[in-house]
Amino acid sequence: MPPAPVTRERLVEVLEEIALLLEIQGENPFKVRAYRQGAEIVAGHDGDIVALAREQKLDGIKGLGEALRDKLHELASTGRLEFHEKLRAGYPDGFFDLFDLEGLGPKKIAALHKTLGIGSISDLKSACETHQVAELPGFGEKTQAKILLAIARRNQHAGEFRLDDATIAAEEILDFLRSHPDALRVSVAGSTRRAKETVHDLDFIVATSQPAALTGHFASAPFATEVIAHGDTKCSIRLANGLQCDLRAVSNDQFPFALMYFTGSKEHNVAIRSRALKQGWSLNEYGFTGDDVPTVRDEADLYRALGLDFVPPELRENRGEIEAADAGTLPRLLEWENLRGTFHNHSTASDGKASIDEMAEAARELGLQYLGISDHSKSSPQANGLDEDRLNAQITAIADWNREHGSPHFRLFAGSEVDILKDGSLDFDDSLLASLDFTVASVHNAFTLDEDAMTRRIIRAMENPHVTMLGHLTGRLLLRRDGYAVNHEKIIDCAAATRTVIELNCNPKRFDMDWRWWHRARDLGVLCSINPDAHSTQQLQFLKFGASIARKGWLRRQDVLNTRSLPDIEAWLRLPKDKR
Ligand code: DGT
Ligand code: CA
Ligand code: CA
Ligand code: ZN
Repeated sequence: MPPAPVTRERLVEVLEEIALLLEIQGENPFKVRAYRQGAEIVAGHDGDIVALAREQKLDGIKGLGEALRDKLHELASTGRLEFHEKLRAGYPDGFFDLFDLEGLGPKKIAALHKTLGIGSISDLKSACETHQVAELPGFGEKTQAKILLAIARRNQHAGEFRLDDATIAAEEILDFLRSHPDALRVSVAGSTRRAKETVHDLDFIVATSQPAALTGHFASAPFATEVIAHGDTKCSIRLANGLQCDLRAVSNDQFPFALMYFTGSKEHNVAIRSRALKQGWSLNEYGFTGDDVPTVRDEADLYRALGLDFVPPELRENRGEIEAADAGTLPRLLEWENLRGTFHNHSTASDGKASIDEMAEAARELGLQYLGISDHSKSSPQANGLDEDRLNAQITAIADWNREHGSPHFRLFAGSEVDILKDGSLDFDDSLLASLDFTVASVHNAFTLDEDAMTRRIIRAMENPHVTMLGHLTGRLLLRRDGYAVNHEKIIDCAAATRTVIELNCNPKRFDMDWRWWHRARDLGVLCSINPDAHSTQQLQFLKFGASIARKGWLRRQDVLNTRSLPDIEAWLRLPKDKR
């Protein structure tokens, strides 16, 4: 069998696996880091990196050393990499799933593999259940219990994917479908189009007069590792990462109906269908039936026929959007292009991968007018948090940077992601906080406080006049770790009263505060800051996801702090908090 064509994802996956394998074998951390960085560079490269690797033209790319370039060339040109295969020998396929478990690092995985021969999550589960893990040196009862919990959580979320993974996959598939000459209109539908934070499968709709040609095209796509079902108008495939993709091929007339139906949500559909019935039409995924059915060319026509304004897909959850569309009061939602800058980003001073210089350059390239740097504070040593001296030095460095490189069109803001300590006090005293342009206050430890104590802790932090915004409200990690217990109503009320901004952390692992709470916050006049929490230059791109989630939370341009221009933000930051 010829090797499968090598994709960018495959290059990234192999480099990441090498990094993990070297790490568990106790290799030099610099070498490990080189592979991990290589994976990021390959993932984020603008050009056709697979072709460049195949043709051995990787020379000019910063951060890829000779050893890595050679390995990428071997992999891209032959479909295999001997170095990787040798490293992998002895580890079963399911081995890498172990790295997905919350709280289990390479050292522990290496020990489990070496002593108990653990090669998969199910091996690990049995070993925990028979108490073998607790008895290993360095493990113990508590660790064993934590591992079992992590496994349970993973199983509970089996078959779910994060929005970023879904979106990236969907974009490639859309390109592929559009490339077919018989494809008239192509769209993603389902939960991905609605910007749900996690999705179960991807849904695509194509308008065509040759449906079977399109389903055939889809079934033979290079990314289809399995064909689950293949008919003349429907086809389902599976991607290498396990994500199922459903395609429906319909006529051009049916397209708006199918698109709306398969975009959902089911609850939105049910409400729409009953509205159609009241007008004497029955509605399904192919069209209206009944007397005097209207002509429908696109989704906007469809809503109009039902007496409704067009409902943006992100709002289609039957949470009041149909009533608002009926009354003509749907909000004009934020657009990603409205964002002018962003706060809450990290640099190499704490646990970021890029220097302040590099972050600034990347922000400027994205077209932003300002970038906030907020590295971790001293109570987060695991993230190399800054103490007072290092923070003071950083404030000076940022002022120097602004003097040298800043302009009326771009500047850096000096901030801190300051830890909220267990009692709600902050990691730095007020005089230091006052010398910053802004402060993001976040919880990074003592997650197990009860809801009351956690809520009081956060409220105390928000009451500080130097806390500009609250970072990742619940600390959740989607599909991995639930958020800590906290009373959202009380936090939102306190944000309104203290004029504290709440962050929409748009790292796709977090999307925190959750979209379901933003409508309420907005109505109370709470401002949102869409923050990527970027730990590398590429992660600034998370802002796009942030805009989608903000839309899903009914937010308008005026509800989002970082839609304001640089001069407006400078003026706003100068105001005392109670005047904002
Ligand atoms: P998920 O679970 O992340 O895949 O979420 P969706 O919303 O993409 O759900 P999916 O793929 O099962 O179905 C796509 C859309 O098709 C769904 O949002 C609404 C529509 N749909 C599916 N089943 C039903 C149904 O039984 N009744 C109605 N009214 N609509 C349905
Ligand atoms: Ca779906
Ligand atoms: Ca589906
Ligand atoms: Zn944080």
